[in-house]
Amino acid sequence: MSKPVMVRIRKNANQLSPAERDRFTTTLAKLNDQGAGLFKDFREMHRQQLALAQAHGAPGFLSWHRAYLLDLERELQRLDPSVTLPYWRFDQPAPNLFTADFMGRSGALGNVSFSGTNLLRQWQTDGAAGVTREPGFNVQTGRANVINQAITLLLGGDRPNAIFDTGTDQDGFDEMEFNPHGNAHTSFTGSSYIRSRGTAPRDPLFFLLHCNVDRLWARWQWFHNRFDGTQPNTFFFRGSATSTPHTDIGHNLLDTMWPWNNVTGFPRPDNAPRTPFPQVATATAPGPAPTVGDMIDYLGFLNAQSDMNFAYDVPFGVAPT
Ligand SMILES: [Cu+2]
Repeated sequence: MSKPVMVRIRKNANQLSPAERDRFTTTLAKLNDQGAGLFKDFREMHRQQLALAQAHGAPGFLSWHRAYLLDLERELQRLDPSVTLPYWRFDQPAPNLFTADFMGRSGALGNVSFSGTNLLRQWQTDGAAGVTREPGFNVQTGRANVINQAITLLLGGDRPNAIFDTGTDQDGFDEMEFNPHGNAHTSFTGSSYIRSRGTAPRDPLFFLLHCNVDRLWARWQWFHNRFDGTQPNTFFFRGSATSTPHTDIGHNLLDTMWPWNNVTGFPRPDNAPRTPFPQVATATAPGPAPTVGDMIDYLGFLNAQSDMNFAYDVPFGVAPT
């Protein structure tokens, strides 16, 4: 018996073909539609303090951002089914990414310029044209100021390998929210959009940065076999009668996540820009109101129904490097 599948593969942005690169930039530009398009909801979800609290500084960080990226990717695929989110491997030089044909070239004062064939040249957000981005590293030869992938994959080794620790210290895989994730953001200086959480989604590069954060989690999951959310070593805060709940709503395994759950009002924001989670013909997961735990078994290893129809290009069947 066999079943036809088309898994959408997310690739290293630095290695995309010109055609793949152009399809991605064109589709993202269309989704933004010079600031008037549906993309503005994705900025809104990552702007105000209450929205940011739903997604950061607590155990749901990785699950929330996995859902956020997949939501965006599905919207892009509605416009062009061949597009997937590329990832910026920020611990390696990516000279092909910081070009006028792709994410743009930073000039004086962080003004980013695009080539005449790159539709991102029309980029506008919140009434402002263009992107402000000042790399604090040499984009030709250097890399972001982050710990490398091999070190990242060993984070949380003493818990052992719990996705999030018991709350008394920072020694689980959750450390990665700070380094490499936070360090990748702060590898840009001055008034770079991507440096601050509230403005980061105004820079298209933000989504490539987060795609790599998600890829690192995926690789860590594979390396340590962490696909079963009911195991404390995969996710500590169960939020059930038999385990310690995390005090922040939206950060327990069984909590549904804003905005897809359409639950509003303090401590959640007053509106839910994206609800329900988009459903597609190629995958049954996640459902319209994903929980933190729903995002963990994204390849359907434990339950075929959990397959979300995305994967990363790097073969995970070898020792991490
Ligand atoms: Cu974020």
